[in-house]
Amino acid sequence: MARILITSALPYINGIKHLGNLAGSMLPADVYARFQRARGHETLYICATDEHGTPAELAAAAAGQDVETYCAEQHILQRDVAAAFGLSWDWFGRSSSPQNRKLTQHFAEVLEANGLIEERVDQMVYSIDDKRFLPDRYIEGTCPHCGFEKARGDQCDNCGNLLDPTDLKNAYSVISGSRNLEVRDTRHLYLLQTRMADRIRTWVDGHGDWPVLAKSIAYKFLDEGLIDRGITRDLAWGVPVVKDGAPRPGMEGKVFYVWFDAPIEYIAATQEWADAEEGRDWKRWWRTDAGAQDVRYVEFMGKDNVAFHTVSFPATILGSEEPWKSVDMLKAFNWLNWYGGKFSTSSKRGVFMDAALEILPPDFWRWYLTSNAPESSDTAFTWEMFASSVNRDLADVLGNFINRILKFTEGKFDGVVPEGGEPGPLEEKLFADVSARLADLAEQMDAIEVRKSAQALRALWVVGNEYLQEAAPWTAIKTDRDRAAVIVRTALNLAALYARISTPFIPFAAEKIAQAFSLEFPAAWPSNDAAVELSSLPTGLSVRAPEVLFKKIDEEMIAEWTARFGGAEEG
Ligand code: B3M
Ligand code: ZN
Repeated sequence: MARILITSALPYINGIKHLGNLAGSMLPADVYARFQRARGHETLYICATDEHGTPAELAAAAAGQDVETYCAEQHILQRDVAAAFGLSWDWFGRSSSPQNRKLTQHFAEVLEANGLIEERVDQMVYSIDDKRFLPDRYIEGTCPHCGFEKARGDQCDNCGNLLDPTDLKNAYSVISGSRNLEVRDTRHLYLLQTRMADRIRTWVDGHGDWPVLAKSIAYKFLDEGLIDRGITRDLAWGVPVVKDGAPRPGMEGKVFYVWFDAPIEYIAATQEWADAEEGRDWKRWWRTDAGAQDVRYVEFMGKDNVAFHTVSFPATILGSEEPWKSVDMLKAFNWLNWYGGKFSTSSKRGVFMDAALEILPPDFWRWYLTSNAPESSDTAFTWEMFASSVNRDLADVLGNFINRILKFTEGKFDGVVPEGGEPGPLEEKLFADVSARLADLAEQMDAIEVRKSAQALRALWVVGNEYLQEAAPWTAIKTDRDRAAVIVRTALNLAALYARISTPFIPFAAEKIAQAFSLEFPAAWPSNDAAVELSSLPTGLSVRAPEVLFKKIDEEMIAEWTARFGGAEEG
């Protein structure tokens, strides 16, 4: 059996993430991890907060906190809200960990030893009053194109033009407001990606099975030509640049660029996991000289992160010439949009993970975001689509089936799985149908086709309703108790099967269904043999209807949420 290593793109530390972030990396990774665990594969799902860089410094300053305190608090908030969503990562690390500091410095050292890093001198804006270099976002001024007075050093938010800080008129420091700025020389490390281009292309060529979205982005960057990339910054917060264990001469007070250390944290977070408990071994997941050649490594991320994972991080890994595991399957997602526009953390546009849970249980969101995953194209969130999707699929199809059969069992069979009778033609047809659909579901799950998996799951729920409708135990019970017993027993087995196969998508509801049958949770994934799987509940077992599994969303709720979060009117 393969061992499966899963990572989802590391959520940036500057605040609770919105539903778009959840839909495009963490949630599908969780669904996949839960599926693979249920299939009996040894699975390690790793994530972490991405804590370095200018936005973290800015967010901390805006919150009136020092950056370390800010990151520590935000990490806990993100960890807790993720747990409330049922994200089952085995470790949620921090890119500011000592493990990551050490490993990042290690990679820089071996890359330099291999001739892939060199020092270069750049010109950057220096603030005399702040006594520091200012990264692009720390400089504002008047846009040379449109005259907007608060254009940022990298871009004007008014006219959208990309800018260089030296383009700005009347530039000032965002930190102090000082206009006492000058351009100075500053020394930085460059990763010589131009020297790695052929190697990276060959490596990408070797992954013909990646989804189109991932491959097309990788080739776009390779075809445009890789550039040597500055991997250090004039910032205080980050992994310090060192040489032989001491601050690197001429680069004192500088740190590595956040995108250099962030992917390394996938490995470092696994070290954090291993350091947290005796007997855990990170090397068998990451070192191909220590067992990781047997690992299948799957990465999940939004499309804006693909270039970093198909070009930059591989340059680090391959350039090290050390036996590191690299990604086998890269699953990338498009955007989940908020009505016509984007979700936005900085302008607080859309629904964020904490607010989502204030209004509805996690499974509602999990189901909507997976069954409508932005897989082949961008998808737009609307309250109407959301409500119709969860009302129809969860309340009308799954919830209705579970409730109906369990209530009927309580009413007519004293709440026990009844004995008597033999399966007939209707059941034979059901077994054949369910077997085929279970095979389809497992195939789609294995292929990480998130939407198709959700459709296959829903199709299995529909089959149960159709069976119940056609077999009509409420009619049979009047004339033929044994026939009614066969139907009820079969339908109860279907319900128990649903608990098992629905767990990756809607673990909280699945657990309630499992409890109705006193089943272990989470349970192993079923075989594709429905005749066996649908005769597994012992007769005489007591069952009880759970409280309402999914409360329907009505017009009034939609109106209230639209007022609270905005929606159509902003479209
Ligand atoms: N933190 C995602 C972002 O903030 C970024 C992912 C890092 S994965 C190593 O857009
Ligand atoms: Zn402008």
